[in-house]
Amino acid sequence: MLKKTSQFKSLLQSGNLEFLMEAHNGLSAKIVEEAGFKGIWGSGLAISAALGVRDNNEASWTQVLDVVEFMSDASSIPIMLDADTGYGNFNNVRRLVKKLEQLGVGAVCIEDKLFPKNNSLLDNARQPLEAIDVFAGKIKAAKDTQQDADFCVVARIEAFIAGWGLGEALKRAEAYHAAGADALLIHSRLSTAEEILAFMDEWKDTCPIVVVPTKYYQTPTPVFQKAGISLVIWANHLLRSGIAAMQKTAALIHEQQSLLGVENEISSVQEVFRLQNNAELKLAEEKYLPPVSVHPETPDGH
Ligand code: SPV
Ligand code: MG
Repeated sequence: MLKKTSQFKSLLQSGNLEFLMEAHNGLSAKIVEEAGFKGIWGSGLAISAALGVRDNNEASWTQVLDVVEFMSDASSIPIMLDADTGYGNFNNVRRLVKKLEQLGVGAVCIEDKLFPKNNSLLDNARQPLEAIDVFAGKIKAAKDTQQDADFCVVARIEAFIAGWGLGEALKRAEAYHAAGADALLIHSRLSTAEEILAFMDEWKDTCPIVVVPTKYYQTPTPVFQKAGISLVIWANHLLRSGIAAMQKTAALIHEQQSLLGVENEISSVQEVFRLQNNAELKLAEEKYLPPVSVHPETPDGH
């Protein structure tokens, strides 16, 4: 099996439209892989929400990496971590890249906002942008730090989110591309793909482009393919489906004071065990533990 970094790089450069699906813990990472996706988006929004905090760098970067380690261990497809602004300056980015490579993460995405960031989809949030040369320095530092040649660094442009328009987005795209970014993520919070398509018209195929159509979800997927986009991220849909399912189940059990109404609507305990790969432990026990005695175990274990 290819290294996760190489898997991600070939996904980015496949020439087809490819997809990443959000995950926010080990379990959801496994579910993404089983569904057939070739890569995982380690969403900052989803990870922070699952931890019960806001998407404002309230979870520290090492707390995020603790989650990512479980995600990476639970799956064999690459993760692209949404690392917000890189959690500091170029030096924090260097340390981040070093740790991500140790965890077997395939790629990192950093955005050109200021720490602590606001989520890009928040209404009326302040979205100050990092100076172009400072952010380009972070990209260069990330590329200079990586040990594995296939580790990918994706530069995320927030010019549209911050209301600066196409000219600024293109200026930033050129600078980040020149700094060595393997791909650019161009984000928009409009309900149509208008800003993204205008950007693609100018950028053409200078380097791979990644998009996140959470707000312009009504755009038919072939439109992205036709525009020359490389990677689409479905950014938060397991988190949101999980929330809806958990709210429904909690409300029903609370109301009925019984499990009868939900038992057939939810995953079985057997399915939980399957996802945890209990079958493997059973086999390992047969291999490594002495045969089970017919007598109950004595306190000293014999
Ligand atoms: C995330 O999933 O955390 C993202 C995408 O960064 S967005 O929420 O649209 O900013
Ligand atoms: Mg994010």
